[in-house]
Amino acid sequence: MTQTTDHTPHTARQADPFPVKGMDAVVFAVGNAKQAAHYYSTAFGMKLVAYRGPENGSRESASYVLESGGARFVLTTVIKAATDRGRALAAHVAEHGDGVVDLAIEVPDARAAYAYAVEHGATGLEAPYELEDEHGKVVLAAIATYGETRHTLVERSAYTGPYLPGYAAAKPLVEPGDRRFQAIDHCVGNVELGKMDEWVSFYNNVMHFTNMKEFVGDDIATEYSALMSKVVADGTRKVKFPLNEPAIAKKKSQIDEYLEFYNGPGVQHIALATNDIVATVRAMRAAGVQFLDTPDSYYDTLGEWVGETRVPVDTLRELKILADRDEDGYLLQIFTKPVQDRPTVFFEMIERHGSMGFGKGNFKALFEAIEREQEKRGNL
Ligand code: TYF
Ligand code: FE
Repeated sequence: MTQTTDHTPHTARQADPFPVKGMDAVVFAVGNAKQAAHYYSTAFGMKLVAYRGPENGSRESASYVLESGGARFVLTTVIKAATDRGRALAAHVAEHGDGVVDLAIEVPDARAAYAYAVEHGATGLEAPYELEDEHGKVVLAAIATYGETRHTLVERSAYTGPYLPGYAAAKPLVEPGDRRFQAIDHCVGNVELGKMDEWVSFYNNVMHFTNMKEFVGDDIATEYSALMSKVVADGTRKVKFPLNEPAIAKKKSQIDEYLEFYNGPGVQHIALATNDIVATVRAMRAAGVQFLDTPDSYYDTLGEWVGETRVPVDTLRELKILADRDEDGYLLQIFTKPVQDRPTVFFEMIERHGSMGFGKGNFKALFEAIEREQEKRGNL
């Protein structure tokens, strides 16, 4: 495995031609947004902050906006497919199941970002437009990415409302507990065999994102992972997009399983940054969230190579949290099982202490755990 790119922010060297402020939101299209809002409130501890639906001017769809720290989810469902937009939303759910329709990115200037992206090869879906209400003004534009996923570019510096014009502030569904998440850490896309490098180039060209040094290359792919992976990120490393493609290996790739059940490329997992993974995982387990299992043998040798971490190995073992260390520090991470009946979208919780990686030291243990689940589903 060769390491070709560094992760020095390029903003340190020159002005970024595609500046971003961070992830704005992950927008999910779901079959039942009311129940999904309940799940993300009770199981993920997120807080409902805004709503748009038939009660406030949207007859054909309902959207719930939930937040935890800087992480924002929008859960959208169709109520009546009377327009093109409603029909598209209904078709998305029918074809893909619950899934991510939009990885929205906050930018300082949506018009400039859209112009740069389209000039550099992006397919424009919505030319820049303004929305306004009593809380101010936003500028939005949208470009296409892999599968039926889009990136909305959101300029909201002149807006003080709870989400976007058209949304009303909403009260939390449950008594809010401690804040569990700090931010969206990274959003991973699964693309078809042979397409990963094309999508890496897309982000290199269209958003001027650069490659991070961590990736799964040919050697690991054929040995055990059955996938190839590269990571692109903006100059500040706030927005990080790993991209996976299936690899031909001894077993059926987990990426092929996803592509089969999602009916094409799409978002595979969303990683949420937490600064207390122990409390977060305890609360989520107590609420019924299912995580991938890790064998005890992993913890028997963990201490020898990972060294001191904030959390004792016994606690990591109890909760099945993984740990990894590189030259910059360490990280703790854990993966949920898929959160809908299709073996598609899942989540990762990650607590970083210096490490900018994605848990390369855990890839073997992780992929073996995923394969055990694939086998139970009869998809290995
Ligand atoms: O985002 C990542 O790269 C890590 C590891 O199918 C990973 O979370 C990579 C591929 C995959 C599951 C996890
Ligand atoms: Fe990840």
